[in-house]
Order: sequence, then C-alpha cells, then structure tokens
Amino acid sequence: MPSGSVASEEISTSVLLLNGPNLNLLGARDPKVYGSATLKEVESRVTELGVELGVDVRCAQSNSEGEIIDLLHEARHGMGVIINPGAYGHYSYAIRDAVEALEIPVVEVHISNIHAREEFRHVSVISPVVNGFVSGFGVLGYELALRALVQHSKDVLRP
Ligand code: CA2
Repeated sequence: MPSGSVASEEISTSVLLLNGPNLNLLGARDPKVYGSATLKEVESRVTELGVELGVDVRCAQSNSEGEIIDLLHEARHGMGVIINPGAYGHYSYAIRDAVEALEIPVVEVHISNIHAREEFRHVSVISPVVNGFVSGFGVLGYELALRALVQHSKDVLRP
C-alpha cells in the first residue's frame, strides 16, 4: 500500500459519545441550565444522526474518573470521540492525558456556556488537547459535534 493511503477496511466508523459525572441526571432538574431532555433522549438523537451520517455511535456515561479513562483507552481504534467531561473537565489532568494519548479526533462538548458561568468553570484542562470545542448550545451541541467530527474526518482522509 503506498505510504499515506489507508485501506478501506482500516477505517473505523465507530464514534464514542461519552458523558461524565452527573450527566445521567439530565432532564431531572436544572432545566434552565441543561434543558429538559434526558440523557437517553440525547443519546437516541445522536445515534439516529449517526445512522444518517453513516457512523456507528456508541454511548457511555460514567461518574467515575477511572472508568472514563478506561473508556477513552478502549475507543483508540475508533473514528473519534465526543466527550462531555462534566466537572472533571475543569481539573482532571488524568482525563486530559488520556485524551491527549488518543490519535483520533476528539470533540469536547458542554451543554452550558462554561465561560458565562462561575469562574471555576471558565477553565477546561481538556480543551488544549481536543480538535474542537462546542459549548453553550444546549444538548444540540452533541449533534453539532457529531456533524463536525464526521466532516473533519472526511476532510482529513480526503484532503
Ligand atoms: O455544561 C456542561 O455540559 C457541563 O459539563 C455540565 C457539568 C458541569 O459541572 C460543567 O461545569 C458544565 C455538570 C453536569 C450536571 O448535570 C446535571 C444535569 C441535570 C441536573 C443536574 C445536573
């Protein structure tokens, strides 16, 4: 195979949609900040969009830092990752290192605009090591992230 080309069987279409701590509570309270959709509804929408775009979306949520890191490691052969790291995004260097170690595109999503909230939320230690960042568009941000990830992957493979 010529250098720089990729055999079609090597191209994965698997995208991990990974939600961090407390996001299992979506729809249960704080609708003014996080909207009224449940996590299950969000996952269904993104999975359906994946079918439309020709990618296989795998969904996971964890409240545990170590489990999030394991899920990131397991995603390394996939097409990409969409991660809402929740509050871990503000301080977890361990999750940042796991994201940085991935050689596939990663998009960070926050439902709320973290820069318009309390000062401790203004920093994301994950942002410097992701390909793109969506924040403040509510749960629509997950769909925007999937569209961006798929288009970005096509652009990278067929410049
Ligand atoms: O805006 C986001 O997506 C956040 O990542 C959400 C995190 C927060 O700590 C980040 O600063 C920004 C919190 C998720 C909590 O989710 C809940 C949802 C509904 C009800 C209660 C909590």
